[in-house]
Amino acid sequence: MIDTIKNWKHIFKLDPDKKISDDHLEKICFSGTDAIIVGGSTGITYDNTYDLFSRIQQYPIPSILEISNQDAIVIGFDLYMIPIVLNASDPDWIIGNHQKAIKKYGDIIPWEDILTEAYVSLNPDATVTKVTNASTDLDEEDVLAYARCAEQLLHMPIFYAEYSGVFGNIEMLKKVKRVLNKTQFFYGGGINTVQKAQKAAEAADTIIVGNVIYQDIELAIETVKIKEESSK
Ligand code: 1GP
Repeated sequence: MIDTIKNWKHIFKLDPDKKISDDHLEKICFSGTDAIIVGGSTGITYDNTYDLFSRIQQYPIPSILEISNQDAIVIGFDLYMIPIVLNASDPDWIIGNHQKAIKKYGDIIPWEDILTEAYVSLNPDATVTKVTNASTDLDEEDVLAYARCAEQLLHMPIFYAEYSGVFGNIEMLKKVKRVLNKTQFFYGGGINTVQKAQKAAEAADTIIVGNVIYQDIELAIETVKIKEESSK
């Protein structure tokens, strides 16, 4: 499964709780991005997730559901990503919710379509930080240690540095990249120009672009240009 995502450089993340017009959705799906993640931190329901899924399904683009609510799991996505929030203070977001979901659905889960993400939430003001009660008082060595935990202890396929809403510390992210060999490095947060996309893409294997889709669709589409740079 990891082979599927290993060449992905750019992903758009769409939030089922936010409105997107058909025209903008078409632009996103034909932008040249590698995939679309459907996910968010609050207001995620089965109905809004299904609605977005069925609209994305019209386009030839891989779709992934990032699961944050076991009541909003829609069947039919190409892949399912399950965040394990390493710096969460609430154990439900490390393994508690996961155990409860598996207790309920364990016999019918298509395990081959599932990838886990080792998440570290780094923006103290982000909703995901508040929801998971994540500890963001971390220095560079703390973050590098989480990355090593993800790869060396937990053998997780993805390490996701999540700055949702603000642009991250790129020099630190470059150091994170150096300690990851097998685990794919995702970065998301505050990418709202092609320049920021380029900087983030110099550090991470895969960049995730979210909010700017809802603020300025043209700037969002421009961030896909980093794929041309990386293929040179
Ligand atoms: C959010 O990492 C993504 O989960 C993208 O962040 O919304 O700040 O682009 P932004």
